[in-house]
Amino acid sequence: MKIGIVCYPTFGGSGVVATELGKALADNGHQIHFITYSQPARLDFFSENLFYHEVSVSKYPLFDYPPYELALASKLVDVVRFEKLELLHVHYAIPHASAAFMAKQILATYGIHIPVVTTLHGTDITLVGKDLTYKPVVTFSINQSDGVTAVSQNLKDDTYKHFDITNDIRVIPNFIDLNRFSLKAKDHFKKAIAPNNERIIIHTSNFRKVKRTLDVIRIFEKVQKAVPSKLLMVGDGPDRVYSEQLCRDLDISENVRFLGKQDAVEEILSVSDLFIMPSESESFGLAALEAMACKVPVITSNAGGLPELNLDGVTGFMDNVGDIDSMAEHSIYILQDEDRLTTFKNNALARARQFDLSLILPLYEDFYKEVLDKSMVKD
Ligand code: GMT
Repeated sequence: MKIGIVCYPTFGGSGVVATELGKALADNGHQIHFITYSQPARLDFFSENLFYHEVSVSKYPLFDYPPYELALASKLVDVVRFEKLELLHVHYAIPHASAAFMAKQILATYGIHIPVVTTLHGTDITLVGKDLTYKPVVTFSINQSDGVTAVSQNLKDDTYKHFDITNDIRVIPNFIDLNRFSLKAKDHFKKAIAPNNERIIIHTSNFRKVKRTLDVIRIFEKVQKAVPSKLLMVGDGPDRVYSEQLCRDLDISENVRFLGKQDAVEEILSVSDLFIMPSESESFGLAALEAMACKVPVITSNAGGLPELNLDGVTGFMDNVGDIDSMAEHSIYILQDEDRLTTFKNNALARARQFDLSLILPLYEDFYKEVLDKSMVKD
């Protein structure tokens, strides 16, 4: 198949899923065209089946708000026509699904009928999408898509609950490439971080409010009193500065390292003993899955789709959002006993294997075929 993929090219979960999916589809012989405003972060190599088309937005002085959506729609028209694409797969509803709808209408005037698949990732529904500023457009573009997927049952339910949706939504969960995300021998790194064999606790995110990074710091403050440990904070974003300040206020800065954005996050996960994700909302929790693939048990909130990933008492624990005491107690319970920690680590990996790329990729391929068959009947 010749497929166009539209996504945010950053480190965010939706961009990561879109890029990894495109790479895997290309490996499987499909021709994949990424169409976005800069080279996706994880698309950093050459493959004969991978193409990248940059959307550039002209900065005319009249534009206080340069119209990216129009530039994207025009680019989609151009790439679909000249590369003869068969299907467009857009990740994140805003503004990708509505730009694809516009491109589809324009292409119809050339006699080209291209189906559009929209994948909902989370904040496009749970935060931004619900905002009245965007809601009518999000509802319309989901209903106009030829196929819609959501990354968890919870996100699907939330979409039906908050929007007037007339389309079916297929659940296709996030996936993990276990060839990349697996335990790596990084003992020298472990020694540097934890010279006295302290436990290593890790959090990775974009440090937005929804991630509750201050909870991570507060949980760690309690844990390190009971179990000698170090905390690695990976990523960057608006709440980083407050998180650093809280470490100073609690006088634990010596045990906490802020590593910023990292490419090889699997290497850092490989030296870690416990991952903490206390998010306010999380449609799936890809970062937790990445940790589990590297044999790291997870302490998460029970928000959103997290119960579809984290098995309470098996791969880690789940607590109510904001229940710092319980998250700390559960962390200590896992970290205190070597044999218990090993069992949780093995369980985490076993669970991650159920989301292996080789199991999820065919779900997307089959869905594309269904959508193509249906739209041929329509035409
Ligand atoms: O978590 C973020 O803020 C990034 C966001 C995104 O859209 O890039 O991630 C969302 O999509 C991921 C991939 O499908 C999911 O695993 C994350 O759970 C989801 N984040 C939220 O729902 C907050």
